[in-house]
Amino acid sequence: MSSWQPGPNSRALFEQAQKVIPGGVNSPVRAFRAVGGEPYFVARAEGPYVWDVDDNRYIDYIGSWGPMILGHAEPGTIAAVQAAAAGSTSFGAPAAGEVRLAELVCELVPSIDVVRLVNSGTEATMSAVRLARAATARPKIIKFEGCYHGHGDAFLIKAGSGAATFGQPDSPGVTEGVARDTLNARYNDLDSVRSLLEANQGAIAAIIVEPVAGNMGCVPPVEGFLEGLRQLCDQHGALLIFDEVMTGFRVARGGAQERYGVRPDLTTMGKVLGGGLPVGAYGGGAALMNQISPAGGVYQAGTLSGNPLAVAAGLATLGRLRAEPELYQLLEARGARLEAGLRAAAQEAKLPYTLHRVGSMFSLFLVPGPVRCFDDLSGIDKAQFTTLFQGLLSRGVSIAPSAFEAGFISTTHSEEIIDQTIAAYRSLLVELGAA
Ligand code: KE4
Repeated sequence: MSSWQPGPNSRALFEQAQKVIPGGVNSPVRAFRAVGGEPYFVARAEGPYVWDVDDNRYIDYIGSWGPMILGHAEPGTIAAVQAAAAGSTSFGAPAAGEVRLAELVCELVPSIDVVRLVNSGTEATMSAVRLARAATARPKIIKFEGCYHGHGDAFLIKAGSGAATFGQPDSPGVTEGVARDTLNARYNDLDSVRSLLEANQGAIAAIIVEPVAGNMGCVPPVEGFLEGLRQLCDQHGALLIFDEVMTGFRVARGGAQERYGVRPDLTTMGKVLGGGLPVGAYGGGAALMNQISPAGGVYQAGTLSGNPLAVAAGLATLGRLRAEPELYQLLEARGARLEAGLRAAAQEAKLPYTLHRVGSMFSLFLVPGPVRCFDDLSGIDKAQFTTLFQGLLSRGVSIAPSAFEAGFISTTHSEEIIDQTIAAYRSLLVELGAA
């Protein structure tokens, strides 16, 4: 099975990049280290396609890790950003677009009455946790192994195995003091949450959760999991934070909280909200959110928060999703088509597999399942995934360069493109199955 290699222009750029950028990339996963080899460098993208600097075209299922729900270079978004740029690229002062975008978020997301715009998902989750700690006057948070909430110190923690142990920093530079206040539970395991709450009575400010996990690959909540978290938070006086940076406006127009009918106290957002430009946000009820400066004492700020270009892209994207709710039916249909095709291909290849899909986000795991938490993925064969990843690139299909990421379908992924994708997977899976 031929392993894919980047073209000469990508290789030259990567060599240059590594001299001046750590690892040659501005975000680690892009370096292809989990799948060996070197990355392609992108020249441009349009609709469902990206082209690399050696003029190779790929069907793109990374979609900038979620934002490109309407496909790349969506005409309305491009026009809106171009028009905004003509009026300058930043003001550092309030502008009308920010109000419109905030009103749109409040209209679409069930639990949000007040929202603050920031520049990334990480800023959103950091700020939401600070607010939760201030509002409850409690120090600790519970997160879930395998969930990712950005690179804030409080999130780069594995609390070690077991329940109530104090964390050991996952990343150098994260101190024991920070690790002490972050506890890890098991996703889809309410007992693991209950035991942490009981072992830390009155000390847990918040539970932060990806309502559909996307950062261990796509792992949906089992029946009752989200409702159980809501009840446990209410019982213990902790706040429930839905990290919807990935699921927001993706798995439903109102995000996972609309899809599953569970209301968090705080919601963090990003990705789709900015239409590909740097936007994050966090929001919730007015009483809670108006504790944020300058309305309240909890400080949070940002030079480029509410940037006019990012706001213009967000308004264009959310504006279409609001005006055309049928786009979610289209995404559901395309996702179902891809799912059926991948299931048939894996069955034909006689490979063990678990396929998870929620709307237009999905993951194919080559393990028998069930996959309910990060531990259930310990059997993933990374060499096998690398073969699949590189084989798909050789066939013009670009998926995330890690087994622990989700794939994303856009409204521009036509039935024909979905069928081409299925054909690429099928030929590879049959080869893997025969290996
Ligand atoms: P950013 O700071 O990267 O904008 O958002 C952090 C974040 C927060 N919460 C969730 C649920 C997220 O998925 C993310 C970021 N997602 C990753 C992809 N798994 C971003 C890709 C990357 O790190 O380059």
